[in-house]
Amino acid sequence: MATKDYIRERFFPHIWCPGCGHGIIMNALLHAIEQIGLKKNDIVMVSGIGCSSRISGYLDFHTLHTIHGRALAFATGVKISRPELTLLVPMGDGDALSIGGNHFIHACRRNIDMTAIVMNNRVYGMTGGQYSPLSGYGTYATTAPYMNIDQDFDVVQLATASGATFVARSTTYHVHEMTAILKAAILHKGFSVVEVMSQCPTYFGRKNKEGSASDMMEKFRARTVPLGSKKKQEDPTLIERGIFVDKQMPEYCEEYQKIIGRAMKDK
Ligand SMILES: Cc1ncc(C[n+]2csc(CCOP(=O)(O)OP(=O)(O)O)c2C)c(N)n1
Ligand code: SF4
Ligand SMILES: [Mg+2]
Repeated sequence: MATKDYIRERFFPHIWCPGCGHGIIMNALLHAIEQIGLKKNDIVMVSGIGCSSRISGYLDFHTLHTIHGRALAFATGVKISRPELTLLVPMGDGDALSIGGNHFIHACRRNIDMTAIVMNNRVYGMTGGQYSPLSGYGTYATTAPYMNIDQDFDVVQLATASGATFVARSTTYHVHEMTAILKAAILHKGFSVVEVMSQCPTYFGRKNKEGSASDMMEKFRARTVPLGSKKKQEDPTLIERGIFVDKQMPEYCEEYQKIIGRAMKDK
């Protein structure tokens, strides 16, 4: 199957602004799915609300466009009833870690087999540029015109500490790396978290004087390094990319089946 076969052309043109990073993530994801050879009917994509979450409208899988911050809860329900399906859960940074933060940490802890993609543009894009838990100290937003003083979460550290069994980070500049990471995340048995640093030139870029979309992507190139690079020791402010966690733990649906088996025996 070619990547274009996974697209719902009837919903195009898409709503994303010119230069938005979310389309790059969608493209990389489709290449990962094509390389694995998944059929449309094998996949359920569940999203919340946000510019990022619109992705579920554009792709011709089984799709659920649900409630802001609740994508992982809906996805858990789908997976537990149809464990043979591949669950993909794209989320915005606000969606995943602000209103959805509680669902996020508990999904990590449970190790249910699905792939959570945090499309991190460090802002609430859809609602007009409010700061998010990933904006970070010193940034500007429509709700922080004199500077944001909230510290940000590190998605990789949060997911790792919460028990996710696959944790990775990439950026919209590093498309081939992102595709390979998404492929590994989908193939991983357990809860996978992939943070993709994405650009919102319309709000984060404008408010923080980051220039054009390509300037923002150039910053992803210059300010990130592969995991384990010596450059990180010289400049600790650089952000590491790559696969941070890849381990096997009991998977939730399989464990749940065992419990059903035990209960049936008792009867
Ligand atoms: C329960 C609920 N609260 C708030 C909103 C309003 N809302 C819609 S999208 C959004 C934030 C979007 O930001 P993010 O999740 O980072 O996605 P982005 O648009 O940046 O891709 C908010 C607050 C909503 N739709 N539902
Ligand atoms: S507002 Fe930002 S996140 Fe939303 S489509 Fe435009 S560039 Fe993308
Ligand atoms: Mg966002």
